[in-house]
Amino acid sequence: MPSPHRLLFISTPVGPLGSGLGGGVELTLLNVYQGLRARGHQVGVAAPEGSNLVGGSVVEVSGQLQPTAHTQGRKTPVILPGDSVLGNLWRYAHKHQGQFDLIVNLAYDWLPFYLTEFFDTPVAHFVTMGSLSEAMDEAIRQVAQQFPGRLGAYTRTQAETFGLGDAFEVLGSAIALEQYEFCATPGDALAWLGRISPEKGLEDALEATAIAQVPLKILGKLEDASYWQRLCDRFPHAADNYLGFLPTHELQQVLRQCRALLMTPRWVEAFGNVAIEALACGVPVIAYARGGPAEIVRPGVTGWLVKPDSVPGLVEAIGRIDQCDRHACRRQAETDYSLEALAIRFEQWFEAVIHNPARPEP
Ligand code: HBI
Repeated sequence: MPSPHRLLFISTPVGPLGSGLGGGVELTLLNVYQGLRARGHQVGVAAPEGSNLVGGSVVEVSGQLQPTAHTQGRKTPVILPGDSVLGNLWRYAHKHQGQFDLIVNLAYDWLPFYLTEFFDTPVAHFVTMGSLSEAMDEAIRQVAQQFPGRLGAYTRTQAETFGLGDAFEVLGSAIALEQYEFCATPGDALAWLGRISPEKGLEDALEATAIAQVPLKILGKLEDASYWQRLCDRFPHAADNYLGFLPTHELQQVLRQCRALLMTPRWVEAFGNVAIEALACGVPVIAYARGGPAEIVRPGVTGWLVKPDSVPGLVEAIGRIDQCDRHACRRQAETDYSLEALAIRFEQWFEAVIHNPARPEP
């Protein structure tokens, strides 16, 4: 166990912690916070006002929220609203940096990357999405060149979208395993979990399960109503099988009874937390071989990887799902995706940064 460190996490500026606006990064921050504190580290968190942190205290910073980056194009210029919470968060970090051994950025925004060289306390960046814009790619590339070792990502695939070789530490993700109960004897249905939005490809899961004649349970936030309407027009039973956006406890009660989870992403998922939620219940994952799920699924053991966008490939995998081992699924979650395993990966990364701050050449 390395010596305890004093760590300051600066959260995403797109929304208060706990609002859900930050998506996966909120869960990541909460998990890493709990895991590192359990290992004896001091962890401070600064986030937009209205944030709350389960089991901890957060410094709330005021200011205008940042527009989300994942709906912008590659040429989008850097945006900073007036009185920006992003600017205020990093003013706070700069002012208090002397109280910490390391500052950890969780914002997918230009400013923190640009400011890295102006801080005395080392700043490490956990990058939460793949390459989205030229401005962000440039800022990330600058840090990779000036401060090797300061970049973290969920998966190798996500990191490779920046074309920076092995500049990233690959940290994966985690879930609170005790919230997921193993099930050895599922029913007939398959599950599909996720935001109901075009980039998640729900139509392929509906088509494949119709061909395979197996029921499909649909869970997740109904984010794009017109897209959902088009799906319901094309698949009349879709609405009957939609169970809504459930809290973890109820979600896993449905998920654990399923024979498999179908993941049909149209984009490079940085990770795919729903995959490890399924594994934790003993549910094998059938996923397009793209993005995070391609690094999580062990073909033939904890699921199957399918040629991206191939509905026949999904149907073929559904026919072979019983070759997978539900106990192996739970074991993989326990070995790789527990809060402790994640905290140890982050701790090793931080040790390397703190003991090698790598100042730029004068
Ligand atoms: N957009 N500008 C901006 N900044 C973020 O930190 C950000 C975002 N969009 C989505 C997002 N973070 C998180 O949901 C990621 O985990 C995907």
